Amino acid sequence: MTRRIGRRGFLGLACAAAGGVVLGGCAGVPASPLPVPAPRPLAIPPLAPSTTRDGVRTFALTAAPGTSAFHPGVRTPTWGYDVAFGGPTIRASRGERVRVHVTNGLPETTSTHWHGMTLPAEHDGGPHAPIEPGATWSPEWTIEQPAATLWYHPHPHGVTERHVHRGLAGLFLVDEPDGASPLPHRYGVDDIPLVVTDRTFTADGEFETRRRSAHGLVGDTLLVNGTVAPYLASSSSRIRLRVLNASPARCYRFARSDDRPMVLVGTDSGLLAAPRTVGSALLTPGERAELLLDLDPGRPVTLRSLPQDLGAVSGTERSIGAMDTLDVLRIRPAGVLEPSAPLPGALPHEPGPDESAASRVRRFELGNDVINGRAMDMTRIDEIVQAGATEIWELANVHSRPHNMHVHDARGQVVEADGRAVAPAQRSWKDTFYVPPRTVLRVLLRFGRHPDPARPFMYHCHLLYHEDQGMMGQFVLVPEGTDPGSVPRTPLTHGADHG
Ligand SMILES: [Cu+2]
Repeated sequence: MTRRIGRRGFLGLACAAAGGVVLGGCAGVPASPLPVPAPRPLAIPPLAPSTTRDGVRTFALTAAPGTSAFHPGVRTPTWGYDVAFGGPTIRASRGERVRVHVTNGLPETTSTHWHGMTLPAEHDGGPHAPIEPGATWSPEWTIEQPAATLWYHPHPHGVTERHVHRGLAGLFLVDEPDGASPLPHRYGVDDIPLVVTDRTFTADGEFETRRRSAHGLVGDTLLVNGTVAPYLASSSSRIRLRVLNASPARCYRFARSDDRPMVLVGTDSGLLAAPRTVGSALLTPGERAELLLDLDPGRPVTLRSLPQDLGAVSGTERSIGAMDTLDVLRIRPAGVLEPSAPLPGALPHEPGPDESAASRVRRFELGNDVINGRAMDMTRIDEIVQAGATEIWELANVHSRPHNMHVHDARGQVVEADGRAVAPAQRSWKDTFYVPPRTVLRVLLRFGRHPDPARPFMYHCHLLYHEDQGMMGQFVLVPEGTDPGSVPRTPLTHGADHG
């Protein structure tokens, strides 16, 4: 009897063998013609410098074009915040007042959104906060949420995918005020940021942008903190990986190459109640996970992305790269490792809301580039929410393709997936929710406390091409007791003042 090697299995081996770079191309994903570079040390994004005066910690970022060397001797045009590709890691604590001067050194209008942050709408950095070329935008707010791995990226109307794809993205880490943590917390040593994204390169070394799938731009080469084929040398017996899926469309299922479990300690917007052993972690675009990996002296292990069942029709899964196996990061432990503290039984954690706290239920049907049958309209307020409210949002993917949903200025927990209740112990704080095709999630969402009936927040699919195509809506927060009928359904226009 002949044994037929499935296409999935073959491609998986081919991809894994190439150290994060696909040999011969994975199914449905454009192939890079550039040779695979030798493994190189993982770059760690620099920490953004800040100055504190009058109780405000001030950062400065400049978005500008640059040139990156992902492959030896090949120059790739990129965009970045302060660096050629990506951005520095901003770090501040709960309770701190922060200001960020964002200067646009790009040849076109952009914006900068603080993904996962709870803050007044005028500082959120969505499509209503454009920064013209040469201009500086200076949002300022107080951090009012627990420790979490947040991030920042452009959000200009209709062209978010292009701006992010050119390289604009960075982490924003929120710490607890006392700085104490039972988890590894030496940045770049045992607390490792991993900004994972994917690109296909042209023969000239440019990012390929002409061949877009139905989901947007999907690449065959992983960039981890801007490094192709990265390795991490570690002298710690336990490392914490803060993983961000910064890809425009590609989804990842992270796992160890030696099949040992990992320990999940945090999701998008906060730590879990207790460490949880997991075999793998699925992250769709915009989602984060904090994972602990235990290492053995002298025994390398690789963080991989494995094939994932996104529940879509097969052609769709091929074009989004869901059948691929990719090496994300090779980890090379030293021969002698620093011992690690025992795993804490519980983590500093904010208890989740109770369903009885929900004041109402809203349903959102995710369709083909529309939400509830409508495409994004900058001049239309879709939903009016009371500031500080807890609500249930039913996210119903009525489409045959994968979508997710990111809600600005909100943090929440999935309480029911496809009719099955999620036990409180299994819930975790999130701001971006994967909604498989033909599936309904019920999400208990807690909204920010700053009303502004004139300036909207966004909710949208974080597959950036879908977002750009119109899979986005707008909500405003109004003061408690406001009659929704009295709220104008048209937001302020760009740059207009209140009043
Ligand atoms: Cu989508």
